[in-house]
Amino acid sequence: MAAPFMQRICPRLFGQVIDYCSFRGTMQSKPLQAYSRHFSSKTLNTSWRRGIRLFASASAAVAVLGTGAGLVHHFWQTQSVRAENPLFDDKDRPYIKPSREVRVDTDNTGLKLTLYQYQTCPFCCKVRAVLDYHGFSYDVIEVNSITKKQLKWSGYPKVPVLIVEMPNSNTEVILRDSSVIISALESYLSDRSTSLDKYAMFYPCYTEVISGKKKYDFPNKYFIMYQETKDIGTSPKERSEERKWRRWADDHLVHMLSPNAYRTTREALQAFHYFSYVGEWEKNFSFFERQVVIYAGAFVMYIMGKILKSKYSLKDDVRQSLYDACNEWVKTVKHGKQPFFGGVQPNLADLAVYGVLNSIEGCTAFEDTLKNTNIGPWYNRTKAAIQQHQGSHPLHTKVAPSDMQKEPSKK
Ligand SMILES: N[C@@H](CCC(=O)N[C@@H](CS)C(=O)NCC(=O)O)C(=O)O
Repeated sequence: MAAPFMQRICPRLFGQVIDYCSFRGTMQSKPLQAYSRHFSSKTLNTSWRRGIRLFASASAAVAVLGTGAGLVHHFWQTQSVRAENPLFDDKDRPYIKPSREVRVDTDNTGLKLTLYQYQTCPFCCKVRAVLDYHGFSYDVIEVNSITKKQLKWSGYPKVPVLIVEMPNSNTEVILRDSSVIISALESYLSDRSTSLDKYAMFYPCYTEVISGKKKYDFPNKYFIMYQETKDIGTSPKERSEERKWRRWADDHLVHMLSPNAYRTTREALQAFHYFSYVGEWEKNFSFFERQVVIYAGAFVMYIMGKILKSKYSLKDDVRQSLYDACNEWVKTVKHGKQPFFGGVQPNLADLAVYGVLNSIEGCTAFEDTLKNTNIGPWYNRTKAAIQQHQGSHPLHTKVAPSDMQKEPSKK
């Protein structure tokens, strides 16, 4: 059964493998016969000789088959990279009543945005920071983190996912991955004469099955697609620095969160009670489910925190690693001698770092960080800029530095 199938995939290679397996041709080759003949003349009787020959043949067949199987596996792995289409028909997405509707009067994009999220996921917090900063109106669908039933239709297992419905169109755009969402929106805002579905095409999603697990890759995710004719207003170095720190937020800062938020069982439990409160879990879970998620979740994440601490080589005192990361960021912002890394206004790196830290705002780890580092003033400035939708304001109405010091209201 397998032979014709394999021959179709790689005829030359598997032709040889099958020849070996069926003991035709090379299996009866001379060196093997010579080897067995040498033994036979001195010590072995005929049946021993046959046995050894059979054993040697079987071992060779197993070795060849093993190599063949490895090659087939490798072949499928490298051939299974697929690009997924970001456009789909709106009929494919079931209607779910949003758990929250954010409305900003000044949003004139005409886009209908729906964010599938967990309220305290750092990647979702990053996306909300950008949406709010630019003053987009959007609906929020809180995904049940256990069943993920709200996301089943998408085939993508993670949050955030942003759906963009464009005016007068039955086609919807699905944007997966926080950095893709942010870059696609930013590209669109830089030049609205190109529609968002066109920008979405610049962020292909490649999937690949590795060790039975589907992996997702978005090679362009940190790049903003500027139209060549537009004056971008930033230098290539500034744009490269912005990408570097966005990546740092995703690949470094984010790994400080779990070991710190769930440092002790007590802190883990406190964190999960906070998540339940801000995530309004009472709307998504029954009382019993909520208790299970809080207690089981806290316990599992306490263990995960320890595993991640070792995986990402955090210091024994994990707080110190979090403080080091925050101090590194503050030093970088101060180096520019401006209120934000982006200058007088936050850029995407400011919003990314803010979003990641915002996800643990109600946790003891966050309180400790404010007390033991100088990140507070920058954090509060960024929060105020986001809450006031400063990204949507024309330049002359941008907030003066004195206004930036105001204490922002609760999350
Ligand atoms: N690179 C992705 C990471 C997203 C991610 O890992 N999200 C987590 C929640 S924080 C998730 O959905 N994990 C899968 C799960 O909960 O089963 C992004 O930036 O959006």
